[in-house]
Amino acid sequence: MRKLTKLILGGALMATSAVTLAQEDNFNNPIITDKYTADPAALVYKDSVYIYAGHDQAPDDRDRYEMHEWLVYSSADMVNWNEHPVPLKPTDFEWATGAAWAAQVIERDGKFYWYVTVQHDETHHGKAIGVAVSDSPTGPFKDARGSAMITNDMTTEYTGISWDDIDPTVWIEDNGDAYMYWGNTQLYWVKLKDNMIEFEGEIQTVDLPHFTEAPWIHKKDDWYYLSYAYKFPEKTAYAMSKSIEGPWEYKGILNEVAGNSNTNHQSIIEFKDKWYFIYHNGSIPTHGGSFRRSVCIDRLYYNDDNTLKRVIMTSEGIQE
Ligand code: FUB
Repeated sequence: MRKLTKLILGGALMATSAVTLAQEDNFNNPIITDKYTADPAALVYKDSVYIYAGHDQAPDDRDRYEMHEWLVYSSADMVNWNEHPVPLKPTDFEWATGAAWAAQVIERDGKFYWYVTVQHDETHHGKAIGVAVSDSPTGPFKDARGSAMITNDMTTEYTGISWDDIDPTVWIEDNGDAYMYWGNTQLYWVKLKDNMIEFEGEIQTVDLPHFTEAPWIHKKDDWYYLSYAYKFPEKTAYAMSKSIEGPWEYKGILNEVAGNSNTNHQSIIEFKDKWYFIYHNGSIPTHGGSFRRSVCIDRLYYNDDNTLKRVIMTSEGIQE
């Protein structure tokens, strides 16, 4: 199937010319081929899926992250993706100096909260977590607080690194209680207030085997799943629990190292009764790689005992 990604600008729908570049007829992975996209965080809202991704903008000869904006794509079928205008940049946070690292958007009571990783200015040296808010899943988003929610100095008792406060993932319980997990080398969680932009209580830690970063929470029936990047180069591993507060039981590897990328940042969603594993690799020829990544999607399946089957990464991706 030849798919077409569309760019929605000011309400007009335009086909982007280079989007199908190097796309084999039946290859739907990566899902975006005209830009490098990373750290996909998926949101199911009404009849669509939204993917929020960091824009990898490192020049071909540079092997370090260069990410100046986040991007948003939507789809009603997981095959055809529409690109929307850039909804948020680190410069939208006055206290941040850059780095559009991993993020997640979640909806509550008709408002969309976007938890982001950015570099804080020198008043709180290190990576930090902020939150932006919008009335629409595609924005515009604005800083919801005017300050970071988590700064590096809140967690220095656990690690000596300045980049441990990254990769937020947020979960809302059926009773309205909200939680945020995040971390690098050390996994943290905290309960959020109902306003979704402040936390309450102490920052808690969880120890999981070879935790690197990229936590993601999902739930099926009465089981919670906490998937995360494992070792480096990263595989994806996961743990299960009967409670969002743990204890978490490690269950093993969920996905292998993703092709040509030392990170493998996943999100997991159910959409129209199917489960999807959304991640990135470095597979776009000829300059794709660990700093020029591309979002891919494959199916996720469960065993009869509720554990997860190993993901099979494919070039074909989602066909229908
Ligand atoms: O994209 C920058 C960083 O790389 C993310 O925050 C991590 O999860 C890793 O994918």
